Amino acid sequence: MIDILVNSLGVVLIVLIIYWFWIAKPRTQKTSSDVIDIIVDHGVYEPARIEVEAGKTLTLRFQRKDPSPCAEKVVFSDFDLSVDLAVNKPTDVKLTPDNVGEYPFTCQMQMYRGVLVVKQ
Ligand SMILES: [Cu+2]
Repeated sequence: MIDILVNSLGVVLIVLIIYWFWIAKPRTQKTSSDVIDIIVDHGVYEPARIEVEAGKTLTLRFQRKDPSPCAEKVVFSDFDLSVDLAVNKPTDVKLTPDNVGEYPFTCQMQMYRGVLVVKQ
């Protein structure tokens, strides 16, 4: 009985992994330039380097797949912003970076690392 349960859980996981890595990707590329999807999984933000235009409001749509507590927050220290990310549910972070520069964003332990590159 337990075997069946474990096996079916494994199958579900495999299907999910295949979905996120091969099927879900084209959908991400279709979003408008103001909304940027960021996958949070396996210790990395994907994409981890995001180039944006200064003075433009953008939405960073975090898609957290990693259920570990490590991934539960995203912190934009330069913007005094800390946001809780729900697992398998998109979380939107709206920002209007006015000044050109590089602004790192991390999880609360700084293991996940990304950078927002603001250009003129
Ligand atoms: Cu962490």
